Amino acid sequence: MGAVVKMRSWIRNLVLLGLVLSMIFSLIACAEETEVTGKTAAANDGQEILITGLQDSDYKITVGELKKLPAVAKKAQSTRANGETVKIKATGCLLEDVLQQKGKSVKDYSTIRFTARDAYSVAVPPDVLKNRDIILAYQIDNKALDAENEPLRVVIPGERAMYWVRMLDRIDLETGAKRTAIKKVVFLETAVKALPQEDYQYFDSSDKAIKTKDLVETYAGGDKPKNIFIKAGDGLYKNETPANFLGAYIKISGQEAPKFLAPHLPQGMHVRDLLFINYGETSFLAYSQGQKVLSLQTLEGQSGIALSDLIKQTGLSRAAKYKFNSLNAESLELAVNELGSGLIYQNDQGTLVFACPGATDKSLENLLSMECMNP
Ligand SMILES: Nc1nc2c(c(=O)[nH]1)N[C@H]1C(S)=C(S)[C@@H](COP(=O)(O)O)O[C@H]1N2
Ligand SMILES: [Mo]
Repeated sequence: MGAVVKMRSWIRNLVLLGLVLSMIFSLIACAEETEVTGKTAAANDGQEILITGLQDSDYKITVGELKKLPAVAKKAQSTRANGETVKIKATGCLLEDVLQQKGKSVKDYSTIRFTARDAYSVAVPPDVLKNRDIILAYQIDNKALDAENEPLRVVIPGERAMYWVRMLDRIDLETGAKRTAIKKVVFLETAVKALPQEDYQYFDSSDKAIKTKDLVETYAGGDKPKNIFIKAGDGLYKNETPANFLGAYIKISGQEAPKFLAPHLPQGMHVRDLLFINYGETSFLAYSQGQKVLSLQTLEGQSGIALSDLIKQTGLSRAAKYKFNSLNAESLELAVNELGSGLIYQNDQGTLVFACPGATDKSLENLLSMECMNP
């Protein structure tokens, strides 16, 4: 009996010891865990964001330094291009406070371009810079950023999620990114007829695409603009760098065509239903979208795009005379007062035609471009 009791208490002690040991181990494990997260946070704090255009030389700021600025927390909600909602609580500092440290303001710049580690990039236009808070968030929904977001996420409450750049890498502050006056409108549907067309695999569909480089080299002369402006039929308006733009394609058939895209550009940078692309002095206009969103008028039973709205939307300069050119190098010139009821339409073969009533034979098939004639 006695031996059994002794034996039992010996086992009990062993069990107790085991319990104590496992508690100690789990405590150590806990301590290690906190230490690990502590380390991650510190490593994150050391990550640098490059800012250009703030000082003469490039300026670098770490996440840790940003955390020392006054913190703001805001709930923000926005829709993705596909209609889904992005809803987050962003905690971080204001870009404005970062610039204020150097005596500058967000409002001093015409464009601020954010670029991410996955090559995503977006330029924030002046009206957004003037009216909105730009948060550099180091916490989302009260949690440290995950791998898809760190080291920072830009959040601009009230603006589309397109501007909410994850994995922020650099900030380029730009002044004077103004649109060049447009001297020529080139009609995309006609222009692509003379360009090499490639097969472009788009999900399950094999579509046709042209290279943006071919388009501008053929039709935009030697222009080397710093910003390329892109407008879509749904009103989206954005500005792209030459590097991003010139390495891309325009898909000219199939879904969402014309669509600006490239296999190496994140999908969020692709632009569907292109209305126009303003490249230096040339505006490339897609008739297919123009017909949906520009003012139409009717001439002798034909409905087409009214020239007045085309001029207004693309920003084509005022001129006393305009010249219309066809793909096969025919042309006709019209004084501005003759343009009034001029019309661009697509005939039964799908070919673009320019027609103007009055005088003699004022019509042109395979309309390629409309340009300003300066005295
Ligand atoms: N780094 C990076 N940030 C990005 C994108 C991206 O592809 N890469 N897509 C943008 C676009 S187009 C949208 S709509 C939102 C989507 O937000 P979500 O990624 O949190 O869903 O993120 C924006 N920020
Ligand atoms: Mo998007």
